This record gives sequence, structure tokens and C-alpha cells, in this order.
Amino acid sequence: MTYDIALLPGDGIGVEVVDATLPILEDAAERGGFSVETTRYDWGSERYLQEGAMMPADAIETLEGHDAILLGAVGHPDIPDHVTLRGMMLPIRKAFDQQVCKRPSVLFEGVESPLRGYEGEDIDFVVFRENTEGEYTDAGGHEHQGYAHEVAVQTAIYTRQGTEAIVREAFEAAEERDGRLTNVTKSNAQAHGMVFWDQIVAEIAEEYPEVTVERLLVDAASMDLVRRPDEFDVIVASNLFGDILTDLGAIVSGSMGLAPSANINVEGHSPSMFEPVHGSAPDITGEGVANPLATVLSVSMLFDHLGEDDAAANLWNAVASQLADDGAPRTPDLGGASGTESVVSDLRTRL
Ligand code: GGG
Repeated sequence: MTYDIALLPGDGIGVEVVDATLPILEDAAERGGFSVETTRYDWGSERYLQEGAMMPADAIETLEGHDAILLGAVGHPDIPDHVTLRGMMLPIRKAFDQQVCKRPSVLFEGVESPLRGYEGEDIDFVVFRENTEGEYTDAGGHEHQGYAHEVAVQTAIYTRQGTEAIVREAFEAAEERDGRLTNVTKSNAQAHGMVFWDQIVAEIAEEYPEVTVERLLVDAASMDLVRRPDEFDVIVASNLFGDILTDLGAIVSGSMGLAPSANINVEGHSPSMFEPVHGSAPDITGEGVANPLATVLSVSMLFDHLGEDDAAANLWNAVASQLADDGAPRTPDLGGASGTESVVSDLRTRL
């Protein structure tokens, strides 16, 4: 079996971590008994600066034929963030109906949570983030610019189909895991979209009587993710809330450098996309110290999605074994002084 993977390294450390991960991806595939062909597309901010667009006009058509996409990061200090995000990552998620964003937060053995004095049990939860609508739609406008009555409107959109898709996936995951689902909204203040969301959660909950549902407002959820992160199992949240909570989840679990993610097309008619949760980190770009492990774990999720369970587990376990080993190289985000390449070389010996 040969899988055809599109590589979109993107910007900043995105390029470094995708390049560093490539040999590991190939090694793990070989050991798993399959092969991977990769096609690299150097789209992103440099292209935008030269040609005025992050991706070519036929980008979606070009990506359509691939089995999956591995993305690094987008973001450039000379380009507004809304331009880079809306120029590449968001259009891909939308064009391929990647409605479900799955982001695990795991405190690996050997990694210290930065929560001072944290003595809880292991942190191991997964956030299901609605990924193509909600607060991230293009609905809205900005008028009368430069006048006293200048106005900007940003509309959030929650469709029944989109909300049901993410909520159902979250229930399915909760059923397979510990049977606990936390539904995070702000329905005390947002009485239309968020109350509609709660209503859909209540409807779908009836199909999963064995799953216990907890409801939290996003402000309380943020507090509880710091206070009792070990008590969460599956969290379901809107696009914006899921984005925020997963940065919080990444940091309480040790580092943004360890947080992977999957943008899933549930129906399987278009490629899904896998990426580290972190951004392009211009402050450390070019220093060779970016942590590649979030990208390696994202590749593990990619293999899992393709049904290559052994290769997925092999990669995940290799990362866990490296982190549990006191003598293994670590990048500075984990308190070490090693570079990206040493982490990768060591990891290849653990596959
Ligand atoms: N690798 C992911 C990345 O570049 N993240 C930057 C970012 O701002 N992401 C927002 C999002 O995931 O919606």
C-alpha cells in the first residue's frame, strides 16, 4: 500500500518541524509495512509577499487527490494574522469539510506540567472543536471606515448539520473512552447560537445514555482546566472556544511543542489535514530549536486516520519513550538545551 501525502510546511518553524519529521514518517511507514509518497507545496507567507496569495488559485483542486495533508504552521511577522490564516489554513478546512478538529492533551510521563504544585492524576483529555463555522465564518462587514460611526460586525453561524457533526463525534469518542463529555458554551450570554448548540447536545445525548454529560460555561471551563485538568475526558466546543481551550490544554500538559491536531473530513470524501497546534513562532525561527514532537504526534494521528494503527502506535510510543527517558534530548520548551535534529535522531532509534 502506498499513501500519497501532501506536505504544506507553511511558515517559520512549520517548515523546520515538517522537514525534521519527514524521515521519521518514512521510517515508521516502512516498519508498518506500507510506503508513503510525499509531494511538497511551498505555499505560505513568502509566496504571499511575492505573488499576493498564499496558495495558487487551483490549490484545492491540487490537494483534492491526496490521501491526507500534513501542515506545519502559518503566520509571518510582516503580514497581518487574519491574512495568513484566511489565506491558507481556513480555506483548506472549509473546502474539504474538515468539520471535526480533534486535539488531544496528554501529560506524558517525564514531562512536568507548568501548573505550580500540580499533584493531580495524569492529564489525558481530548477536545473536539467545531472547525468550519461558528465564530470563524466570513459573515460580517466593516463599514464607514475612518468616520466616527465606523462599525464592524462579526457574525457567528451554527448550522444544525455542522453542530450535529461535531457533537456526534465527541459522543462517539466519549463512549470509547471514559464515558464523560464536557459541553463548553457561553449560553448564558449568547442566547441564540449557544442555546441552539446546547439543545443539539441534549438531543444527541439521548442516543448515548451511557455517556455522562457535564455543562460548563467557557469561563468556568478555563478555570477548571487549570484547577482540575485530570478530571476531563472529552470536551466539545465551538470553533473559537475550542481554539482557545486547546492552547490552554497544551500548556497545562507541558508545552505547545507537544500538542498535535487532526482536522477530519468525517465522510472521507476529501483529505483530512494534520498539524501541530502551535503556530509559526517567528521568535525562534531559524535557531534549530523548535520541538518537532507535536508534528510527529500529528503524523501518528494521520496514520491512525488512514487505518495504519501499528505505525500510529509505534510513533506515539516512541515519543512517550523519549519523554520518559531522563537522558534523552529535549528542546528548550521542555527545559532542555537540545535542537530539533537531536530530538529527531534519538526518536528514530526508538521506532
Ligand atoms: N499549526 C497551526 C498554526 O499555524 N496555527 C496558527 C493559528 O493561529 N491557528 C488557528 C487555528 O488553528 O484555527
